[in-house]
Amino acid sequence: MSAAPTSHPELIAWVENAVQLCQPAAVHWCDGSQQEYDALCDLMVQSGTFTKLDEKLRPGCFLARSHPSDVARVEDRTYICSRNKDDAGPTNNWADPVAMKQKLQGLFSGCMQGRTLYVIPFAMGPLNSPLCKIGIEITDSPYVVVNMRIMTRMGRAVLDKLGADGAFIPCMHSVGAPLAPGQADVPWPCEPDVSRKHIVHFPEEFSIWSYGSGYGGNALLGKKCLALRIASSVARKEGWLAEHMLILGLTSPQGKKYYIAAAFPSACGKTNLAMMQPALPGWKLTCLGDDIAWIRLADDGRLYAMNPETGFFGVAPGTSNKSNPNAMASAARNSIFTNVVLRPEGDVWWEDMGVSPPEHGIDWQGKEWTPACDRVGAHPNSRFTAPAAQCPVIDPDWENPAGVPLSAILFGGRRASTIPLVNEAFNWEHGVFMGSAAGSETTAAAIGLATGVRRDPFAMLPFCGYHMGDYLAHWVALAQRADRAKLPRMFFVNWFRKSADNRWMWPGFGENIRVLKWICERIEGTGQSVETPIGHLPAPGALDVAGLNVSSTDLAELLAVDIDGWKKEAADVAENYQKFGNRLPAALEQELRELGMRLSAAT
Ligand code: SAT
Ligand code: MN
Repeated sequence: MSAAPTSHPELIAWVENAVQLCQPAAVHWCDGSQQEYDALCDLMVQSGTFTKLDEKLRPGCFLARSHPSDVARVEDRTYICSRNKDDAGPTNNWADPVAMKQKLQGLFSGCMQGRTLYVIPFAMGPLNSPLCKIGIEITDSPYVVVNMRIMTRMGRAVLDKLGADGAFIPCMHSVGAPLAPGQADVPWPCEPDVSRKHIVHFPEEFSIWSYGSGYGGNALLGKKCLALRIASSVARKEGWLAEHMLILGLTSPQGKKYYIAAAFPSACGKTNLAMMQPALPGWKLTCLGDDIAWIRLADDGRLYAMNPETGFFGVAPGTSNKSNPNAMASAARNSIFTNVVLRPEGDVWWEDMGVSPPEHGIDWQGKEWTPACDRVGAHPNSRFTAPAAQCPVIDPDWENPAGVPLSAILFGGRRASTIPLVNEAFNWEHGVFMGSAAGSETTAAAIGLATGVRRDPFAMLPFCGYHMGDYLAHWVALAQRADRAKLPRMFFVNWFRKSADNRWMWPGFGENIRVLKWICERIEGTGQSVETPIGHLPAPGALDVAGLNVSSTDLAELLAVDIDGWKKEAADVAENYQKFGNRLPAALEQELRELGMRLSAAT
């Protein structure tokens, strides 16, 4: 075992225990240096995990292909292990913590044979932020190490900050593929038997154990496991919020700056909105984060948001110079691509990248691929891992330890019908109701989800570390501690409306600035609205559509309240609420009741 570069007795003991349990061939404490990163990338090129991309076309970039069983989060293999089953709530898989620990001991026993155990010290949030949390991930995957170096603040400085007695969140990870002596490795080791994969959280002792997957949120444990599931439990206890939200800055032509956070489910365009290029002149958008926001109530009575990550783990298909030029620029160098097409010249390609496909390429499964093939080249959940600092519109305050003050919070999802383009909540409680009622057509970001609309309150359904009813109550209660006048305004947006003949009705992307502009005008008190049974919608003419190619009939439909559709919506929300039982806050029951009454009165 390499000497531990720390004097932290608890950390040393924890790592020694892990070594005994997992029986790795070697131990490597990560220092987070560029040399270490380069050496691990070289190692993975030699082992076949990585393909180095062309140095001129994609400098410092690599391609990885995962195992077909390991392409996205596995929600039905993800567990919350609280002592009391009720505390995990009806939307999480619960398992008894004692029984689960026993099971994990069995799974992890000898699981790193023939491999190196890496110790990754990482911080979520700037090290000098009041919200910063330190994790230590143990993994047998060098792919995880290099991705964690992009996605988190990783290495020596974290151990320094930890000192001899600082608190850390232990995160155990193994791909679950021990090597017998002499056994050849494979490019993407993992446990192919999905029933043996386990992504396990102990929200009462704040620890994480992940076995069998090397992909994304299953394996980069700082992200969904720590920064959302564990952090949401910590945040509830400590009085803050850990949310599945992007953070953006928007400067108006008058030079006034607004910070906005927005919650959308996975693969619903958070990365696109977070770094969008406004189509209206004079507006400037800057990006602070594309996936996670940690939000606290500051002494001045305002909510401040901070991005705990340092990179983007974005969906590749659909990302183009048209849809998201800033994401394309972020991933132009020093990035990792997983499960996309390899071009013969050593660059990458994916569906809807906005450039011609190669005549011949290698698809995400490592097979010969041509555009005439009847299968996609890139997996729908293929990803780029890119450093946030490379984003051309990264906000100067993205690493501000205090975070930035929020003026608005947006909720959304993919909804083909009923939900209008934009709708403002009447007040905080109504806004929390809107967030609780969020739903989306399912995407490829998780394996095995039924198609159709699924209710995904605050886009946190797969990421809340405790009872979702308690989570909603935590949001409601925040207003009691805050200055209501200073709380962010809340809006529901929907870029994904489809017409009867299956066309997108709203152009989306850079044109979404028109909706953000109205939101800023609402904040200023100048934006005109009509009060409807579901909230404040833009008054006729209030949305700036100058030069926009949307027919007036489409626009009217985008901004109409479909009373019958909303009655069904309310009934579906009511049904979803039932599972929260008596943990559903009374304020939300009341909001639902009042919505029902307003809808009835409208007919
Ligand atoms: O959880 S991942 O990080 O793999 C991506 C997502 O589902 O948002
Ligand atoms: Mn996400």
